[in-house]
Amino acid sequence: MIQLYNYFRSSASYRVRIALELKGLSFDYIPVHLTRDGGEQFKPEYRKINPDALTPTFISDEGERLTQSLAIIEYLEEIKPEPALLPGTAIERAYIRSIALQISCEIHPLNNLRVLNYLTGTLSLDAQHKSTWYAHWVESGFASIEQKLNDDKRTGIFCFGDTPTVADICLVPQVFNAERMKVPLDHYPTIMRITTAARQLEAFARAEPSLQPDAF
Ligand SMILES: N[C@@H](CCC(=O)N[C@@H](CS)C(=O)NCC(=O)O)C(=O)O
Repeated sequence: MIQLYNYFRSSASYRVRIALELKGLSFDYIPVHLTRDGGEQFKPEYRKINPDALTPTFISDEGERLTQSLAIIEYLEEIKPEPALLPGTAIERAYIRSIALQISCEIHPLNNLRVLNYLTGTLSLDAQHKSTWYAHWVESGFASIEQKLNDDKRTGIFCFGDTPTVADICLVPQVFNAERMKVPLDHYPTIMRITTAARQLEAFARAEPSLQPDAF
């Protein structure tokens, strides 16, 4: 049985949950609470499993351990190619990956919990400055993705065509995160239209943070 060490609000965990749901793969949900007791990700037991002290950590049916949500999702794509999360030609797949990476490399790491904690802890920024930092990176990243989606004729119901891909799998959790941090999203109608469409799919709905066993 696949095991997923994850946290309901973690957007990287949320990506993997969506991919597992789309692929129809069941898994054991093992919660790692990122804020309780200073963060369970820092506990020696968890660091043994994932020395990065980040969620998610994926354990395959064979007991192989993997970190990094996009590596996990590409592994799932290889062991269960249908439905395809990276469809199309080589250039189309690279385009889909470029949107996924724009979110997971350019937006998400700057707004990760440990970065925000460093700003308010070590650098003594107040809550207002933290929110300004957070909104800045979401807004600049989303503005560029919005333009890309509006300019590209391959944009359909979803980021690429009419079936969900790894781009949507990264987009929806990032929107969830931005909504939670109260970033105004009215300037990104295409991103929001795609997010609304994805949320209507059962797989995305089942992966939603509030429905997870560790949600409070
Ligand atoms: N690039 C990694 C990012 C993993 C990551 O940053 N996870 C966050 C939650 S979304 C985390 O565990 N943060 C804990 C912390 O910042 O202390 C991936 O895609 O898996």
